[in-house]
Amino acid sequence: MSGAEAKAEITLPPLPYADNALEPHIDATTMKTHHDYHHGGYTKKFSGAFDKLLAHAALKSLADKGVAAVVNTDSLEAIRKVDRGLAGALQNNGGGWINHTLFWNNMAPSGNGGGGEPTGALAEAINGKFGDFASFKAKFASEGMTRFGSGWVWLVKNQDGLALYSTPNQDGPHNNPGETALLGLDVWEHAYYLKYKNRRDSYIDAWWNVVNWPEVQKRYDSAQ
Ligand code: MN3
Repeated sequence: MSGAEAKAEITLPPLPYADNALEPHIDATTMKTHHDYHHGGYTKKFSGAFDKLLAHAALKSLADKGVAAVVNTDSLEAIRKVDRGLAGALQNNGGGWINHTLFWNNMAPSGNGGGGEPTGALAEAINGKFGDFASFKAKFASEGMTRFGSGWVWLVKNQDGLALYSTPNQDGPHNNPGETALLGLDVWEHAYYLKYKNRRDSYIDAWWNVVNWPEVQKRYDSAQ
């Protein structure tokens, strides 16, 4: 892939459902603002930062590896040695672009793809790692509640199996080559404040009703 081809991937993907499709758990105004303006902003700024990367003779070959490879920890460290500001812009906006692209697809309307419990091999892996589904949910929610400030909670697959952790700001599994993000939860205030105000716990409780387990299962299967 050329750097220019990689850059062409940086567009704002449309929401895979209507703004109000996740009501009452996530309200239409939050969805529209979050997608159009927050994700839209990350897309525009990531695209601009990627142009700057392509203009750096010493760094542009990194872009040939693809969009995700630019924001892994090793690439960001190499970029930081040459241009600290650019590394920060790629880390924050590239991460924001990748994380939100995953997030919309991790959700579906409640009762129409969203909610319920995982099945099959993914359910077995979750039960094997966390004991049972309720314990997994409790640990996931606890990661979300203890993430100070802005960030994300992740269920990932790596060489050791499943792992669960939170990251600050727009960091995420894309920083770690060899890890596949299965499920991500945005715990930035912009994801819930209009409806839930300071009640992050209520937002997380409600969010389980719109988790798209078939999509998570698909990601788990393709990471085998
Ligand atoms: Mn967000």
